[in-house]
Amino acid sequence: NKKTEVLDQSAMNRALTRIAHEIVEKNKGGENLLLVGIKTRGIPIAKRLQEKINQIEGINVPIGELDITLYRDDLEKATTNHDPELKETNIDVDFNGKKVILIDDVLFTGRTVRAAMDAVMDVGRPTQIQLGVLIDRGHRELPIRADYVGKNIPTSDKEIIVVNLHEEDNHDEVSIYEK
Ligand code: 3GP
Ligand code: 5GP
Ligand code: MG
Repeated sequence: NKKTEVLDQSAMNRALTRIAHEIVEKNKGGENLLLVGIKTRGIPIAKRLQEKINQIEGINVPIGELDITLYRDDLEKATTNHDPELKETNIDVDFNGKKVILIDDVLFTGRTVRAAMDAVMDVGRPTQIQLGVLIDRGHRELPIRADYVGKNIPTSDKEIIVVNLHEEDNHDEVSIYEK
């Protein structure tokens, strides 16, 4: 059960600051942007980016939330077979005419992001969808890539990434664990 730290608090903060700059650069400011955090840890990450974009550009980019849940009991068998699905209830934002930036903690097979894109397209007509993730751990099963990546961490299938955020876990840290 070996653990290797890959991001500490300052490294995570720098990565998110860089992504905030990349977002305003790629989008020439922040007009019509909408940050959409995916379920638990995508949401605090989206909020941190919102704050940083506000500091950089002086604008307040709105935030939406998506709850994409896996109907899976066993995280170890997380790849293939079962696709994540949108939990009913909570699409409460207007995507029409917006440049939507989906935000998640870890990008793995891409199935969660696919479900998130489906959910967004079902209820609105965004002009564009972009993707930002704190960690890309590889192993894609769909042709999906992120526009903004905090850190690429090529993993083996014996490894999992643990993301701790102070909003959820009382401290900021990303580590690799060997199962
Ligand atoms: P999150 O809700 O903050 O994204 O999937 C439920 C939680 O379990 C996720 O938290 C995620 O961080 C964590 N997790 C750890 N390893 C895995 C994995 O291999 N697959 C999935 N889907 N989640 C994992
Ligand atoms: P995907 O759908 O791309 O296979 O997985 C992405 C989702 O599953 C993300 O929301 C992420 O939280 C979670 N996930 C997948 N693998 C890992 C991992 O190794 N660590 C963590 N923390 N989350 C993971
Ligand atoms: Mg997640």
